[in-house]
Amino acid sequence: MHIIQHLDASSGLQDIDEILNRDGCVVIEGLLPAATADRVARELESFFRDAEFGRGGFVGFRTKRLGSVLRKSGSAMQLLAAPVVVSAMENLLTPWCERIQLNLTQAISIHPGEKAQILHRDDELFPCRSFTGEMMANAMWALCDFTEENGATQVVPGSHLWPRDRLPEPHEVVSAVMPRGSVLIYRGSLIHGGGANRSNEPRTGLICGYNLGWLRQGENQYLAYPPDVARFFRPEVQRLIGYTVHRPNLGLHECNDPQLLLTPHWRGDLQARDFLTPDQEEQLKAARG
Ligand SMILES: O=C(O)CCC(=O)C(=O)O
Ligand SMILES: [Fe+2]
Repeated sequence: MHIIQHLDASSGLQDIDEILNRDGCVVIEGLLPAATADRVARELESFFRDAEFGRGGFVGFRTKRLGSVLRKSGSAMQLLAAPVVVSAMENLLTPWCERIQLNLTQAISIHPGEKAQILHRDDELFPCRSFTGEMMANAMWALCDFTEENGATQVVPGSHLWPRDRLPEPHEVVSAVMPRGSVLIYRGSLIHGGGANRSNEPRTGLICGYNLGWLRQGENQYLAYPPDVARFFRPEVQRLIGYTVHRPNLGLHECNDPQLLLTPHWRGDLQARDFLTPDQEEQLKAARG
């Protein structure tokens, strides 16, 4: 196979879902206008300028990374909440959870001279190898044109179906070359890594990662966006970053729905509530008579 399937912005969800099942990754070209990618890149520019290079073999020594991206770029909200991407993530992950959540936002600028990142699977974050479902998936948005030369993300199509100990041969690794405004969606179980930058310019992308709503988030979203910040986000973004309950009873605040914290006049005088699955509600009703 050894190719990445490229779709255009008018493609339907069914095509995206099928390719993600078969290949574990897909590129949607020009899902947002290049001007939107440019705007996000511009909003992040001063933060990147001030940021230090990473200091680790995985994060890279010639790579800059930024978290809490929604605080740094208002326009990044459009990428994070892009309806097609969120729906594809929901289709991929809701067989194993009631709702998905944000795992992280991370803007990544790979500078000239950076070596290729070690190939890896992102779901190794979660030490539960006996779980057979998909735990997470990423959307890598190109904020500049991604090329072979400047370090486009490398992926190994189909590797999400491999035994965990199989390593890719060089000819099985392909680069997600795509124009800015495009997005590469890849499953957490897919082998991939940042490419080497052999050009003269940084390669800048934004990862919006999503995971099962009952997992720990890779980036601590409540520190990134405390209530006084999250209050100004759209309700669906508040829920995505974690201000909601995953039934049964996960993520409560004061024994109630944490989204209430974000309402302007919340007085903190709530009574405890049940947040149960429909099955559990039925069982409870039967037991209490
Ligand atoms: O920068 C990239 O293209 C991918 C980075 C990545 O896979 C990671 O840091 O986990
Ligand atoms: Fe990764």
